[in-house]
Amino acid sequence: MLIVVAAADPEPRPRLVDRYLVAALDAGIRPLLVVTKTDLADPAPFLSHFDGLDLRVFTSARGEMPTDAIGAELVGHSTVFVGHSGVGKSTLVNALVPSAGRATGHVNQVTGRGRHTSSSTVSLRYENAAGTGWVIDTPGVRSFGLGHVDPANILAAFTELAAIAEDCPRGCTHLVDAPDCALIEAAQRGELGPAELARLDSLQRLLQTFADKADSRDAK
Ligand SMILES: Nc1nc2c(ncn2[C@@H]2O[C@H](COP(=O)(O)OP(=O)(O)OP(=O)(O)O)[C@@H](O)[C@H]2O)c(=O)[nH]1
Ligand SMILES: [Mg+2]
Ligand SMILES: [Zn+2]
Repeated sequence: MLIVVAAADPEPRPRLVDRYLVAALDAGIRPLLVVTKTDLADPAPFLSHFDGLDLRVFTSARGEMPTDAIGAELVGHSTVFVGHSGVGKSTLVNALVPSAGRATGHVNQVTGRGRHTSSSTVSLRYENAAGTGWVIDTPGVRSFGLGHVDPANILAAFTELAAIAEDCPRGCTHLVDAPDCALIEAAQRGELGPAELARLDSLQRLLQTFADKADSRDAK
């Protein structure tokens, strides 16, 4: 799953990305993130939300698209490009697969929303010197609701934290208010370094995303 967000126009939404990450981790799909339109805004403040994650991040700007680096990740996989309308999914697809001819659209300057230029999902064959893969361009979404998610699958993506969580009480949510959570206790005892603390933050945010899923359909 290649999650596409724009640094600006439309504004990036960390919560949408969190929900895509939860869905990908739950399904055992490797997520990748690309921030487009870095010619319009600095992506660093937005990207700081994802410091604690093992997430391959690309940045892309008009005239400076990282097609070789993204392409290297596409070989041997089927990769679905997801994100809000107007973030530049089809623009990237056209750069990766020059014969794709996907229509690209404008972002409405009043609403800040894309025009839902792509109305259907298409699979296109990607090829470079190393091999081939499939690129799937999808229509932009307004929101992304989560179905059933197993929190154990999210925790498993955080290997070193999962080892500590083996000492948690049965059914522990590992959320910030979880009683006797071994992760929280390890943090309070100062046993986690700065990187692990950042990862614990990310883990708790993703687990909270899942816990909140009942009302996530309304969130942008
Ligand atoms: N400034 C700038 N504009 C970009 C960049 N990437 C894409 N755009 C523009 O953003 C607009 C929307 O791009 P699309 O590729 O149609 O976006 P999309 O994500 O496919 O949108 P939907 O098909 O509606 O979901 C177009 O006008 C693109 O030219 C970029 O890196 N910088
Ligand atoms: Mg499109
Ligand atoms: Zn716990």
